[in-house]
Amino acid sequence: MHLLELVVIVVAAVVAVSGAVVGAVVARRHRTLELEAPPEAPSAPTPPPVPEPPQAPPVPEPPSALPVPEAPPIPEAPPRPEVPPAPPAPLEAPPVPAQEALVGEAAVLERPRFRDRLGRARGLLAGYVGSVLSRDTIDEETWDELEEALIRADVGVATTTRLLEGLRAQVRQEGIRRPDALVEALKAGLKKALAQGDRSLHLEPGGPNVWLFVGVNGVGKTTTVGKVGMREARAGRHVVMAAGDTFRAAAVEQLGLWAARVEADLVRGAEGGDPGSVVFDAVVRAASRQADLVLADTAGRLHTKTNLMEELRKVRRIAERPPGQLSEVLLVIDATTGQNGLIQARQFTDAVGCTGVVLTKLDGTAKGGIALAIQVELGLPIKLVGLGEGAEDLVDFDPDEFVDAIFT
Ligand SMILES: Nc1nc2c(ncn2[C@@H]2O[C@H](COP(=O)(O)OP(=O)(O)OP(=O)(O)O)[C@@H](O)[C@H]2O)c(=O)[nH]1
Ligand SMILES: [Mg+2]
Repeated sequence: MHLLELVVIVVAAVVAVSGAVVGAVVARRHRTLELEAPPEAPSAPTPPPVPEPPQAPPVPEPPSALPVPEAPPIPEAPPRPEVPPAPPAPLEAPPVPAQEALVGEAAVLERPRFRDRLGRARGLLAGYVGSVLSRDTIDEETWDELEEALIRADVGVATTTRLLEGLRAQVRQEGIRRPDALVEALKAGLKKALAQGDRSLHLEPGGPNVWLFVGVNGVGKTTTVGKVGMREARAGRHVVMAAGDTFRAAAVEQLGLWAARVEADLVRGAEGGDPGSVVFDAVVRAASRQADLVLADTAGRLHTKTNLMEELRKVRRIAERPPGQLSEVLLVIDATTGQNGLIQARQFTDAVGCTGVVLTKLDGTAKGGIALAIQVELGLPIKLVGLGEGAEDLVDFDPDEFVDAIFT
């Protein structure tokens, strides 16, 4: 029995050992499988990615579907860029107008106002008008003050006398008694007197129009030609400038600067040459280029110099010849020269038949009254006035604005 038990124990031990060995082997194998599995797993997905790329080519296949993108993508692309460019566009826009403003769109936005530029004239009249208004009635002292005011403003004795005689008659007829009503009547009378005549600048259909600028030395002829050129070019007209002042090379250069600024053609002659042929050449050039307007500068000359006035007559005759047509002869008068301006106006009008006056330098004087003298005595309309040296400082003469500016 004892032996039997021993055998049983031995057998059991053998079975247990062999079971453990088998379990260990199985476990080992299992572990091995587990370890091997991962590599197998990645190796399995790896291939798919590989084939996938090849499927990317099918993506390029869409390119074969280029026709599809062509329609939507292309049109869609432009719209996008257009949006961003839009902001830069507004940024670019302001600079342009800003530059224009410097040159003279100032003409539109920064047109000088009579009131701002006629402070001196207003200052001169203010004392007289204030004194007249301070009294209760209209008496002889009132009339004396009005007379003195007008004469000091360079309206001239003759014109002042005519104006005040008319005002006295009106006061009697209308029974005006109050000083403020008198001042209003005076203003209305001045506006009416200044509003006579044709103040428009003429442009006739057909060949190029010629506007001839004449006057004594230094009144502002060349500057006015430049300013007028600026206005007309802005109005869309093709302008040719004729450097008819052949006396001085500097005069041609001065006009050349304006021509460059205005982008006008400049026609010049030899120094000391015939101004008439310069004007004629300019008209021929204008006709060949279908230009609208020839602005002819001339040398300043004393109205008392017979030979120079004769030369001006000749220039005028040439300017009248086809293919050109002389539509304006503008006498440039410096407002600061006082009553002498009236004498100049008579002489130049006798010589070359002026169609109107450009009254310059009104900004620098208290004596713009010459405008009234020229209008009332000669019936010559003031067409343009210079209110400063800038390109935009030449404006149409507005009688109402002018009178209001010097009285209030
Ligand atoms: N303040 C002011 N100055 C002006 C005006 N018009 C012209 N001037 C100035 O007057 C001066 C003479 O102007 P110009 O245009 O050379 O005169 P011009 O008549 O051509 O002179 P000449 O050719 O020598 O006879 C310049 O300094 C101009 O700038 C104006 O309306 N106001
Ligand atoms: Mg000049």
